[in-house]
Amino acid sequence: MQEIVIDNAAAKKYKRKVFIAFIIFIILIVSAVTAWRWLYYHQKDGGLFGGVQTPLRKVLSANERLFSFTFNPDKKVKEYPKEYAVRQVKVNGDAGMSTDFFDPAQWKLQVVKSNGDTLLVTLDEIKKLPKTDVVFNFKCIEGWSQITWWSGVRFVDFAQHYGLDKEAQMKYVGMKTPDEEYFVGLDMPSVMQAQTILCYEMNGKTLPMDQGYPLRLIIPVKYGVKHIKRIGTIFFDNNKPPDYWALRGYDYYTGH
Ligand SMILES: Nc1nc2c(c(=O)[nH]1)N[C@H]1C(S)=C(S)[C@@H](COP(=O)(O)O)O[C@H]1N2
Ligand SMILES: [Mo]
Repeated sequence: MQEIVIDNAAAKKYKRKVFIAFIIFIILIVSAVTAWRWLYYHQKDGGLFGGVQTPLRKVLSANERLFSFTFNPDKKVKEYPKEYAVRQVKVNGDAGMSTDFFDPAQWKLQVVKSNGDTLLVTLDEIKKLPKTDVVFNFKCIEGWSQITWWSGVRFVDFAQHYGLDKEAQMKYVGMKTPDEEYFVGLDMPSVMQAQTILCYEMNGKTLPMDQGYPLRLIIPVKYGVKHIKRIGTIFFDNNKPPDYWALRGYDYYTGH
């Protein structure tokens, strides 16, 4: 008969290891829950950037500093031949698109100058400025993208035509819909980039109502959220203008 030898010392050692592993496991669980609670119940940043806990906003802001630091205003977003542009352009987002505060016949773009004056610009006046086409891959943060064709006046050309030199030296541009329901804040280098246009045509035709008639922003260096449809007012500031999606916890910069 074979004798079973139990090595008592080894068994003890093994038990000890299991016990230590278990303790480490408990410590990790408790730390994870504590860290999560700390973050979850952390005060959300107020003011301009609501919607997200301050530690998370700090991460977003650090990203923003890095991205804006590495932003090259001379670098162009890839463009495509017009034939590549889709015919059926997705319609996404309708904040600020109601017609309650908007009469197409009365619409004029309001541009608030740094001296407090407001320029009123009609669509016909905008159409007289040099026209630029942009065919690029429009990306939404929801995960879809489409190659689309837009036309309008470059923001730089518009600013030059209306003598907005002082304004162009400010850090940010704010834009809002006529009813002020949708609004974006943009850094000046991105707005002055050569592919950013005040857009009044899509696929060579007048902008459809649900896509921002009479005038929207096309800013290829940014994600879709910043391409505000139906611009009512444009203003300039050295502080970050309010931004619809940043207020709901998203990244303010949203460049790509
Ligand atoms: N006024 C207004 N502009 C807006 C939005 C909105 O809700 N209201 N949504 C944005 C988002 S998230 C995207 S992806 C694009 C979509 O543009 P499209 O409807 O022409 O595809 O518009 C942007 N501009
Ligand atoms: Mo979007």
